[in-house]
Parts: sequence; C-alpha cells; structure tokens
Amino acid sequence: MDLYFSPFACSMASRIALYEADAQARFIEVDLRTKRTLGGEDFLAVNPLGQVPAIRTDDGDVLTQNPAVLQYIAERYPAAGLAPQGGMERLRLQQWLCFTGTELHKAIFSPFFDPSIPDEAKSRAFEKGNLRLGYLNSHLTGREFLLDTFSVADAYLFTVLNWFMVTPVDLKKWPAIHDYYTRLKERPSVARAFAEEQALYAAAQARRNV
Ligand SMILES: N[C@@H](CCC(=O)N[C@@H](CS)C(=O)NCC(=O)O)C(=O)O
Repeated sequence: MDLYFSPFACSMASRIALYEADAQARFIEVDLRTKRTLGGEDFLAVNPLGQVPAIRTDDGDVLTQNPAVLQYIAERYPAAGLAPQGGMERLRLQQWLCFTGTELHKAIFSPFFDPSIPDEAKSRAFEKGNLRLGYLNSHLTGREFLLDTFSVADAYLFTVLNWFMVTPVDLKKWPAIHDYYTRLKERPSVARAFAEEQALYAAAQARRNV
C-alpha cells in the first residue's frame, strides 16, 4: 500500500492508523504547493483534487477522503480493532469521522492554512467553532476515546487538534479536549507518527527557505 501524505497534514491520521496496525506501507511525500511528490511524480494524476491523504492499495485502487481511507485501513487490518465491525457502533464511528472532517477540520482549521483568507474571517471561524468544541469537550469528559476503545476517529481527531499549535487559540479552554490530546500524544503509534512528521515538516520548511 502507498500512502500519499504531507507532514502534519490530515494524512498523519492514516500514518497513525498504519502504525497501530503494525502495517507495512510506502509513504510518499507530496509538496502540496507544487502538487508533486518529492520524487517528482505529478500528484494531480493520483488525486485530481491535489489533496492528501490518498492511498494506492496493493491492487492498484486509489482511494481518497479521510473517512474512506481510514476505514479502508481499519478493514484491511481487522486484528488492530480500529473500527467497530457494524451496527450502531460503526455508525458512531462514521459520525465522529464526519464531525471531525466537516465541523472541525474544514470549518475551523482550514481557513488558518489559507493565506488569502483575512484574519477577521479566521477569527470568525473560531468563534463559530466554540459550539463544536464545547460539544466535543462534553463528549470527551470522563471518556478516554471517542468510542469505547481507540479507533481511526481518534487518529483523525488527534491530527486535527494538533493544528491548535499554529493558531492563537489555547486548547486549555476545553479541559477534556486538552487532556485527551495530551494523553493521545503519549500513545506509542501517535508519538512515533508525531516525531517522524515533525522531522519531515522541519525538512520541508528548510527546503522552502533555500
Ligand atoms: N475532504 C478531504 C480533505 C483533505 C484535505 O483538506 N487535505 C489537505 C491537507 S490537511 C490538503 O491536501 N490541502 C491541499 C489542497 O487542498 O490543495 C479529506 O477528507 O481527505
């Protein structure tokens, strides 16, 4: 399996899931500005939207969109227990994947990564985010994970919460979210993915500044 990723982007969730499953994969870094891999491959030929994550399965199928990619990894490595098999719990997993993707990732954080969006609009996105973050904080109060055990939804949520680092917002305002983030950061799969992507991110920044 190939995972197309960019350091500290939402594709880190898939790296975490792969490490949880102790799975072998080829990690192919994409420069999201040029839409080329570091090896020079045209990434738009892989995903015409130019977005990570994208995976190419061992059968050659390309799959995009975090919820689909993450559930593919969970299905491919069932022994890792990264997703409930079915029923209401599986729907709950999808609920949290969609919440993270739409209500947090796109609604609150994406504006911060777009230099063309004025600061006022960024602040407004965060103000609107208070309701979502309050809801998440209530859900996480007294819970270790989004579901009863660690799932791919936690991998995605951690990855998105990590972007608080580059915003002016203090995560401590939501104590249960802050504790969840701090706890997950210690989890071996997460700590490994974080350390590796931190080094890759620094290298990407250095290349940009040459
Ligand atoms: N809906 C997509 C969103 C993916 C996405 O926004 N990826 C970002 C990185 S976190 C990206 O590739 N941005 C570059 C771009 O949109 O051109 C998904 O769930 O996979």
